Amino acid sequence: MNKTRFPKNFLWGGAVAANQCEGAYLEDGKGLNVTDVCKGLLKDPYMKWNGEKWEADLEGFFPSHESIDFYHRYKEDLALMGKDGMGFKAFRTSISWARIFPNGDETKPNEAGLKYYDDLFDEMHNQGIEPVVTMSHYETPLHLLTEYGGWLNEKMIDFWMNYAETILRRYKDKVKYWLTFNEINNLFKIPFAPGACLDIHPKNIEKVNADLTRKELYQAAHYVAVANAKTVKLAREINPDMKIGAMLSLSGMATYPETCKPEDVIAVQQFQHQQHFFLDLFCKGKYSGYARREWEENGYTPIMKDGDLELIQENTVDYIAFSYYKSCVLRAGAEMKTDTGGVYGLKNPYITEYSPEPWKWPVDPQGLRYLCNYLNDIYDKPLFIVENGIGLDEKEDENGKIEDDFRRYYVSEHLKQLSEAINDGCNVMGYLYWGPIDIVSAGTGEMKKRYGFIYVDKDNDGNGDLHRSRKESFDWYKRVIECNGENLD
Ligand code: BGP
Repeated sequence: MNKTRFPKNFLWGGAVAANQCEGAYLEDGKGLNVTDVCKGLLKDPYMKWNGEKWEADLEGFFPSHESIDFYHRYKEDLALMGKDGMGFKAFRTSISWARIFPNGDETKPNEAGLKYYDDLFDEMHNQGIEPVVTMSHYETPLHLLTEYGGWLNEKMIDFWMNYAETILRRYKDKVKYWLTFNEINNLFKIPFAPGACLDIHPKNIEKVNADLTRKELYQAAHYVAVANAKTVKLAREINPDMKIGAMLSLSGMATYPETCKPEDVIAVQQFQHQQHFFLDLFCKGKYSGYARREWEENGYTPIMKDGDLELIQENTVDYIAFSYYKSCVLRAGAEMKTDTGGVYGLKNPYITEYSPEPWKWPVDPQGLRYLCNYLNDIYDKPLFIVENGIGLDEKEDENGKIEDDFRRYYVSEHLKQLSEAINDGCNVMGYLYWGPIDIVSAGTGEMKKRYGFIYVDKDNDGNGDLHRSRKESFDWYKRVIECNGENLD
């Protein structure tokens, strides 16, 4: 292998999301976001039908409601990550939409929410950290779903733009790197959280998402695409130095055919179209032929306003941000299941390493090199890895230590392949490790699945004193950043 090489000014760091780390779920005027009624996105949200509409059903313990209390402890946590700690150059978090607009349809923002993020971004800069901000990481105000149906309703574009304009103007001198919607391609698979759509007149009141059709999801996707384009346009007007990225879950794009049988290869290509759909819209500014074919053959064509397509065409994003955790394998006709790490397909006999039980995610660092090259060839935009990491079940030993060799191994192998991709000619802006501090898992809603270089003393039932400690990987990642990735051992 060639020497590992990363560009000067490479954005080393980590990424989290407000709903998974902040806690303080109703503090300082915050309203409910969709993730506040979830104990993991892969399970049904806690909602009940009251005879007229859906409402939150919040009895019992929700790990995310307090989480690791980043809301109050961010100074201590940023000190561990910034110049006083691991030396992060960038840190990705999200703004919790319902802190700014508690219901989402107000005209005036909640000043306490805005002030919190002012302080947070100031503290990042004090620590030499560049903020990378997701506008919505599964954080649509719940009221916008129960009252309007979320992105099934065109009114969402105005609610979103009111929010986007408020935060873009407020933080225009503090935040350069923005992402609009986290993993927006999951809209078709788990619409409640990323797409934030809800049938407000359900035929089946047992299940929140049960009645959404593909036609409805395409309509929602169109409104999202219009909102994305308007956001890009507005951001450039407010501050031309700001960079706006698309953010997708792209593990599913590293999907390999099980055999060289042409049917398997075509099946993979068609599966990949599902990942390309939003990339084509956000990066090329157009609906591709495969989507139009599906619309025409099934009557799914969304309603569009005059000028929508031009708006989308003229306002494409500056870079592609994505999560990559694992690759998968597909055969024609095989079932594919979505999870937060990407998709589950068939077992890959050439992959011999898996993360430990119970999650058992296959480890495929070369998938990252493949993916970067693939995206570079097609879209020719800067790439930003904003999620890659490994969740392990860990506890401090009697000396308060945690040896997480597997995490070091996982990250260093991915970084070696990322360096290969850079040597191949890919323009990679940075690498943000997912979950540099233990937080609540998005998929399973538990604390037990720990990604951090920093341990947080809190368990699935809420026990623990929330103290932070450094796992063995902490110093290793610090050294990696110090030498700009030249030595990964
Ligand atoms: C991504 C999400 C994150 C995150 C990560 C890991 O899909 O954007 O929010 O948590 O997956 O998934 P999990 O927490 O389920 O292990």
